[in-house]
Amino acid sequence: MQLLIATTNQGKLDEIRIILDGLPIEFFTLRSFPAVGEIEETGQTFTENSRIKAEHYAAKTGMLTVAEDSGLAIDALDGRPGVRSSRFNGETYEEKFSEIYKQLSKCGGNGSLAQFVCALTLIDKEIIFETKGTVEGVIAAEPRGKAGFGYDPIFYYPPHACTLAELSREQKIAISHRGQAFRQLRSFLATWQYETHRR
Ligand code: ITT
Repeated sequence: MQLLIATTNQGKLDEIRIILDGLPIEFFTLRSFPAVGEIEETGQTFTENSRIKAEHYAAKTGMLTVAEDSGLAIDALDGRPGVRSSRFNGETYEEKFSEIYKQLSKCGGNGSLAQFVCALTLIDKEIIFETKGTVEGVIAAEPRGKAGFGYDPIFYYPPHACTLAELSREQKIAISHRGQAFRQLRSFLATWQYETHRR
């Protein structure tokens, strides 16, 4: 079995590879398909965007394809940056963080609860599996840590008393939104492959 992991985000890809490691599957990335461009993420929800990406890359490559849409939803900001996490205010994460702290101060929301969400879609000719993972934390008083990517430095995870950027990759995926969603995919693929080959 061959599977395309359709993401342009290296941080996601590094984590997904570890979670799916050991399955008897040959993994492909978008590097094998340099002519296939990105698609605009016009959905209002993580699931809608995940479907848009999976459908696009599966149609363009003809491969069994998994795509995911993820992001940070902050309670005091009514769920922002949400599906706009990668496009939110500014080029750098320093700029994104300072805008978040500015907006939180303005609305009295410092230390707000927040969730990281990851919706994934697996498509062959049609959607064959979808799921979602969520991890809850609070927005840290200030960015901390150098590991991970994206918003990890401002996401404080109370059970470990540190931000996700202060965890190793393995510790992060053991509790993260992406870890939850892709472990479910892993179980699905193992069973599905077995059933498919038995027929
Ligand atoms: P693809 O669409 O190609 O997968 P992308 O980076 O554009 O790559 P999204 O549209 O799903 O992906 O945006 C997700 C953004 O949410 C990501 O760029 C980060 O800013 C943030 N994000 C998602 N998961 C995260 C995580 O585990 N840690 C930190 N930030 C995360």
